[in-house]
Amino acid sequence: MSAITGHVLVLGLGRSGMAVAERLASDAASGIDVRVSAVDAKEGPGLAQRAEALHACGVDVRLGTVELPDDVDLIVVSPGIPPRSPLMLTAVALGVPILSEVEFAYRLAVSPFVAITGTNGKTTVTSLVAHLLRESGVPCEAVGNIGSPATGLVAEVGPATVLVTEVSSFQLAYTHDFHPRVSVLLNITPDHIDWHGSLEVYSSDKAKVFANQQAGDTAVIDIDDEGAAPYANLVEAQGVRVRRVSKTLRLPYGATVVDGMLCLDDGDALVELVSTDDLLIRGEHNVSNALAAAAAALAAGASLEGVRAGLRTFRPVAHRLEPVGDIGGVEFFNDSKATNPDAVFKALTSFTDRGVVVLLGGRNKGNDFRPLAEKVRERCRAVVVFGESAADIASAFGDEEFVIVRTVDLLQATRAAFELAHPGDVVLLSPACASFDQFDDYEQRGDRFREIVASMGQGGE
Ligand code: UMA
Repeated sequence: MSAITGHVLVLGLGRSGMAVAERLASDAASGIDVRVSAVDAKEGPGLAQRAEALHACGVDVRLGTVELPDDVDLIVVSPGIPPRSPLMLTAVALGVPILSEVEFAYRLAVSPFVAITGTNGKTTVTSLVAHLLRESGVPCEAVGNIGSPATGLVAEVGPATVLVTEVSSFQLAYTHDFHPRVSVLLNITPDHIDWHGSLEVYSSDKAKVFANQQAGDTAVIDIDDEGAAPYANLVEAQGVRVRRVSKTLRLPYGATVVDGMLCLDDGDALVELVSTDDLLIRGEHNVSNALAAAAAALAAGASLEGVRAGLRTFRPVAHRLEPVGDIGGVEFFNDSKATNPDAVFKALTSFTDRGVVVLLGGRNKGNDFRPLAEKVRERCRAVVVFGESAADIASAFGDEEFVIVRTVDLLQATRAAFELAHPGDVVLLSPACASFDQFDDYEQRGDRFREIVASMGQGGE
């Protein structure tokens, strides 16, 4: 760990930017030779309040501009700022190193990192790894894309605390030295193409999680996933110990399922963990997630007893297939975090024996909805579309007969879905799109869905 010095420019004043600016301001106050500026392209009361708080700590803040100070030594960029945005193009032109907040936190940390990435399942696996470590008595914190920047914590925790870090492709794109002792790659399917420019760049940005791993480190890779599998051999060639996760293949040092039992191959023998029926998280994809989490937790110091106990007690996290109510025998599930088609495919595997009315809509992130339409037609009773991409999604269903109801917002969509559902069915909010057309984030969208269902249950909305 070494202090960061010189003139640092923070881009974006969301959670990441605020954590970085506050940390640097506090370093400056304690005598470290660092000067901080921050720029956010937007304006508004929330930002003005944050700017005022930072200004009081000596940070030079500029809002509503893409003009940057030109004497900076280092830039820390927020993950939500795309490489081709005006702000980023101006920043690149300054010709100084650009770091993501995760890289920044890594440089300041004394704690070991476990880094979890993948298109879908990251948050569940991050929470589960932390749960398994805690059940084993290993001190840890779940940080990163899950919602709390690692930067906010690195000063408070010591080398014994494991930082279980959810890392997004946006955060990985601007890493350089980031070196997790244990990495996890769950899957790579099309997502965030608007940010990265292509699936190839998205995939190689994700693979940066392995870039600095070496002998003595572990990489957990789900080889059932076509996008993730090719990295297993590549990473092994770096000298990293690779734990291959597969629900069907038993491989040396792999994690698999045998006769309904989650198992790890320890090189000689199979070590049984728990039965798939013991898991409280639903769906086939969550069996893969549990295997990956168990392998990662053990590599990070968990005990077999802790892993077994934790796998039995871990509950679904909010906004991921979260049960939010039952009205007249129709069960409602909030899967608001499903912001791409692949996440919806996975959600649908959880309800193969029940009628499903699925709610799709929001802001498209550059995806083709036709494969999704095909799957939904096979698996669901009906679809209700809402928000900015309602027309796009509806047209992906083509002319074949299927029940598609077009609505404007989530309230209308939830009401329409309830009318279409039969007792015993599931109404599933698994929108395949970002929330930003009508909400601040997927959490606000999921919270609103929960609220609508609760109120409908009491005869309101
Ligand atoms: N901004 C600009 N110019 C732009 C775009 C944004 O100035 O062109 C400014 C905005 O005005 C805003 C700030 O940048 O004030 C927002 O930055 P941000 O979007 O990076 O938001 P943070 O609050 O820092 O949240 C980020 C992650 N957000 C994104 O990746 C979009 C959060 O993940 C993460 O929890 C948080 O850091 C802490 O690590 C959210 C997410 O949606 C949940 N992640 C994506 C996903 O999971 O699919 C990757």
